[in-house]
This record gives sequence, C-alpha cells and structure tokens, in this order.
Amino acid sequence: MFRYARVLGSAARSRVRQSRPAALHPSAALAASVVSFPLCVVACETVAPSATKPAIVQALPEGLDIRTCKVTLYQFESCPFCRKARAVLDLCNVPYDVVEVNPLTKSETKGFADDYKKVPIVVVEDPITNTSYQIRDSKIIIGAVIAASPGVAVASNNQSTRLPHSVTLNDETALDAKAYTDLSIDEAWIKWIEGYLLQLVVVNIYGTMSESMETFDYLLTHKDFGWVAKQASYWAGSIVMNQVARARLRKYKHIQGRHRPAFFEACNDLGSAAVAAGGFLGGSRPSPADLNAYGVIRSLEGTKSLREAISGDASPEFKKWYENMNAVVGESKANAKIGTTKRGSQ
Ligand SMILES: N[C@@H](CCC(=O)N[C@@H](CS)C(=O)NCC(=O)O)C(=O)O
Repeated sequence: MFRYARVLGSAARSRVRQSRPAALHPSAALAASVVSFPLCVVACETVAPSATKPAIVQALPEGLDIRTCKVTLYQFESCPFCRKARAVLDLCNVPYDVVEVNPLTKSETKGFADDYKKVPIVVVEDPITNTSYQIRDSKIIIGAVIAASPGVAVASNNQSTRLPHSVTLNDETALDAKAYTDLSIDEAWIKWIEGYLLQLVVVNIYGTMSESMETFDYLLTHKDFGWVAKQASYWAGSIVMNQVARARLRKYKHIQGRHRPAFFEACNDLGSAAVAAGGFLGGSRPSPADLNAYGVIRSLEGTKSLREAISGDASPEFKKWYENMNAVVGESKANAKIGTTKRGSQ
C-alpha cells in the first residue's frame, strides 16, 4: 500500500511517472488512495485513534444481537471488500457509522489495529457490557454479522447450487475442479469470486483509458473535493489504474483480447447458477457467497461494464440475480460518514 502511496504522492504533485505496474496489489486500495490522496494534503481532517483496543474476534459472543450495538465500518469508498461488509450490514438491517480511512496514514485505524493495514474493519460496541470487538476481513465480517443477526433469512449451508465453471486467467491462477476439492459449494464460489471475478472487474473497469476515466469520474462524484484536488485525483487515478489493469492483462494470458466477454461469461456463470438454484447462490435465500459476489459487483457502480452486465443482453440470469440481491439488501443503513472527507450522510 505504501508503495502506492509513494507512487500516488508523486503522481498528484507532478505528473504520473511510469511506476512499477502495481499488478500484484489490490487495485481498489490504489483507487481509494488516489481518490483520497489530495484530501490528506488539502483537508487533513482525521479521526482520533481509539484509546482502547477492541478485542479481535472472528465471531461475536453467542446471544449478542448486533442490532443492539453501536457499529462502525472502517473502509475505503471504492474497495470491493468494504462493499461486501456494507452489503451484509445492510441486508441484516444493522445501522452503522462509516469511517473513511486515510489510505496513506491509516490514522483512523492505527489506534486499535496497528498490526493490520487493511480495510474493512468492523467495530462493534456492546452498550450493556461496555465491551468492544473488532472484526477483520470481509469474509469473516459476513459470517459474524449474519451469526449475530437472529431472524435474518440467510442460507447457511447451501447444497443445491452447482459449482462455478472451471476458469483460468493464466497458467498460475487456474481455478479448475481441483481448486474446489474439500470446499463446500459456498466456499468454492467465494474462492472463484476472489480468484476470478474480482480480477475481471479490475481489468474491465480500468482496462482502457476511457473506462478508467469513467470509473474515476464516478468515484469522484461522491467526494467533496475542490476543483484542483478533483482534477489531480481524476487524472492520477485514471492513468495509474489503467497501467495496473494493462499490466494485469499482459499477465492474464488466457483472457487477452477478450476480457469483456470473459467478464460477461463470469456474470452468466454466477447468474445462471443462482437462478437455477432458486434466485440466489444460496437457493431461495442469499448465502455468504451471494454477499461476497454482490460486494464485488457493487464496486462496479457507475461503470459501463456494470450497465452492460445488468442490461440483460449479456445474461438475463445475471440481471435477475442482481435484482434479487438489490431487493434483499435494500437501502443503505449507513449513518453519516466520518473521516478524511467532510460529508453528510450518503
Ligand atoms: N482479505 C481482505 C482483503 C482486504 C484488502 O485487501 N483491502 C485493501 C483495500 S481494497 C486494503 O485495505 N489495502 C490496504 C493495504 O494493503 O495497505 C478482506 O477480504 O477484507
């Protein structure tokens, strides 16, 4: 991350230099960095680190209903992993505050998570016992929030959906049938979502300069930037992320020249499995795999790739699944945002 911070720092201050293509790093972190970077310089408003350290947990104590607690999501706006956390909190009707983390300093999480550099982190404060917990990693957050939301209709152990189709980006990253050995169907889909779908998302939204510019144009509509900061973020972000995506495309030899059709095929794979199972990967109810996929897909918001994918032309089944997910997740339950940006509620 800090490698990118340096790249971005110089990019925003002058012109973007040909950095080492950041091909191996989560690109959404980079996007968030690009978007947030000028604010570090321009606004410099940070949230004081917490005095006490919430216990790191994989699950909340049995019997604790998360909806009776104060919940805070530490995130980057564009991060697909953070979108997953938002999806599960929204689905489970959990009101939560959102803290936008400064990707350069991480000052918002440093006070209680100095050993963990990533987002999302969800902090849960139980007002009855006065105890706080932190949950790290989007997959763990999804499981923990569902388990602490009694009454929410989520499929726990789906058996009816088929496995994802075998896919390959290049010889090293092949997700073939062997990759799913010993995994449950839901776990297999989650592996496919991170190992394949997410990679296709990156190369599709930043693959050409015009796509990259469109993505940043959209991301920046949600930011209260001044004109100069906005222009710096827009140009630096679009150029750097386009280089990231192009480097990945060079590496992903099996989808070269067909990354858009490959993305639609992946959407169709997901959608057709879900519709055949009853509307969701989890059958008649969403499962953790649905939430993982939905978070990744939601990070495409505002892009041509998503518009085309949900037009129904590419896959009516994917469109149906996406509509089903929108319906069950519903409106955002997020309260006002706190953090490096000065904003009201979203
Ligand atoms: N396995 C983690 C991955 C989280 C992740 O990679 N987050 C990125 C943002 S998209 C991040 O925080 N990167 C910051 C860094 O690596 O310094 C999860 O599922 O939550």
